[in-house]
Amino acid sequence: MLIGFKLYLITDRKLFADSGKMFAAVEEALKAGVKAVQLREKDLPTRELLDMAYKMRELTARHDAKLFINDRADIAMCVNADGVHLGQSSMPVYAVRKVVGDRMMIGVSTHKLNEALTAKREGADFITFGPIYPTPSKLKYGKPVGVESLKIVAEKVAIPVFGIGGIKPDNVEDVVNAGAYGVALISGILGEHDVRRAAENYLKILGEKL
Ligand code: TZP
Repeated sequence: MLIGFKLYLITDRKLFADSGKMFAAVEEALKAGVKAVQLREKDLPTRELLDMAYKMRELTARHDAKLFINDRADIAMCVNADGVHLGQSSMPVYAVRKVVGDRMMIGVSTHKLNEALTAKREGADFITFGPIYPTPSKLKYGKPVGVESLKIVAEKVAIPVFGIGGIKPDNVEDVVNAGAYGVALISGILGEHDVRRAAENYLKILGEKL
């Protein structure tokens, strides 16, 4: 399957004073040319998450960008998202595939080679692998795995791999040189004062923008 994006923007509303400000920042990134957004608000009650997912669907569709919903295939289907992004304690890929068929892309967060191989075997379209570098909330995401293990995963897993965790403009090239198809990030874009400019810069480095 053609993935169609090399920059995968992930949300975290806690970086903002309120969710309205997060939507405004995501819109700036979309204006810069970002083509894929993952709504990742794990601790929201279902109704609030659904409401946010509908809004994010409207916003991403307006900018011709794909929307992925973290963990929740039901919400992804409800809002007509392009895909669902699964964690290691989410429903496994094969089970979600039974529900969504080929209508949706499935991405999986992985931190080890065996998780990456399992995701591929079960039918994932792509994976994120990391954290490659230390991230702002290091404890939450575990110890950085480094570019060397990214290289091994990219070699052995025959689906696109997005490097994640501590991605900044000055390390994108190393991540891509290690075999990553693209990069996934939160704070490198949403934590920046000028979100639009930050997003444009990553797109330029990845060759997604002239
Ligand atoms: N999974 C591994 S690291 C990470 C996730 C969701 C966080 C990435 O955040 P940042 O700010 O891009 O380092």
